[in-house]
Amino acid sequence: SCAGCAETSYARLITQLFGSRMYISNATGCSSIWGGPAATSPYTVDANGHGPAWANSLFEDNAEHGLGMYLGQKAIRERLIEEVKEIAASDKASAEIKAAADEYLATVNDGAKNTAATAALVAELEKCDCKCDKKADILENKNYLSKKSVWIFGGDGWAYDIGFGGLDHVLATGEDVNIMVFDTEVYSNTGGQASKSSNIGQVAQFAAAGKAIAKKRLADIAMSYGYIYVAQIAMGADMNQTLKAIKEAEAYPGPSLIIGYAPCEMHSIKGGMTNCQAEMEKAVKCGYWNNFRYDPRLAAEGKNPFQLDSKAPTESYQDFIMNEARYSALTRSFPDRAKELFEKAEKTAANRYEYLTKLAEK
Ligand SMILES: Cc1ncc(C[n+]2csc(CCOP(=O)(O)OP(=O)(O)O)c2C)c(N)n1
Repeated sequence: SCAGCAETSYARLITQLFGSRMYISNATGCSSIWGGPAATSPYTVDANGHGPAWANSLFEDNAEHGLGMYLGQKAIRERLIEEVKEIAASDKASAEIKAAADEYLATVNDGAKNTAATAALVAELEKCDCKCDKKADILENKNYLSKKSVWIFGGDGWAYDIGFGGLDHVLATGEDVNIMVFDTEVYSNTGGQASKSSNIGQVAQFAAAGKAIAKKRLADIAMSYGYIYVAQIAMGADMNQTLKAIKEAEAYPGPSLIIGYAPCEMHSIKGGMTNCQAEMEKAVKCGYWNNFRYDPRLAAEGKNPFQLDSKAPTESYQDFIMNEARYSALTRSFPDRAKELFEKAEKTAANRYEYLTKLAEK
């Protein structure tokens, strides 16, 4: 990737947490280029040889492609779970096998614990010299036995625009997949075209005079379903909130959407991408970006599912955008329009924060 790229920091963190049991479906975009150039791979394996299984899909169907990866393994795993249940209930199985099967079944939906329980069950079954069909099927398909962590990665061009229909459809299936959007606010990999994620006043290709209309609120759309875990994160602003959101999303037994703010080389940040993480912090402090989490499990407990994790803005919105040439350039090319659009952008951000504050109070 470009030096300082925020996309890679998010992907690295997610693989550090779940890499040994992870499937990744990756939309075409920067993340498929740094994620899978033909000759090398940045993804690796642990001491047991386990690492993310990765595949790249086209832009227009990545969410569907990831759902297919999830459903494929789910169909096999559900068959194996039934077989383990039969073994656990059988008179012929040894006490050791039954105990291992019980532990496997008790942790079957717990990604963190099921890996060890699966390894113990496989070890017991391998010791057994019976000719049982169920044992044979389980051992032949042992790679599908443990709980997997299925992720769908892509940029904002994919998630907000071209792949949105599929993303929305996959979220609405209620299946247990995790979607991670690297939000660079432009189509980074093809030279910075504006997407529906681009902001008011932002200069991008197809928006040479500054984008006139507001950034789409993708998180709001997902939250409207009520059964989708949704978070906005910005690693450099709040690492604890980032970690919390990623872990909660992964543990949520349904669809999850995380939108990660990802400063990009294309933003032309003053001082360069060495300031990437610090720029995320500034973005949150001025209210340009808001961190929050929406967890349907809280609603089930009678609590407000929405938690606003960003404090009210304390820094200047205008100073923040003037630190990035994707905005400041407009003051030279179209000074009057720049003034008008930047005021509109600030007002829109203030209104959005007020709205989020109300959601958090509910
Ligand atoms: C249907 C389709 N249209 C266009 C392209 C060309 N293309 C490849 S990557 C890309 C930009 C991706 O942008 P984004 O999703 O924002 O991800 P980023 O590169 O910013 O990480 C485009 C337009 C494509 N692969 N498929």
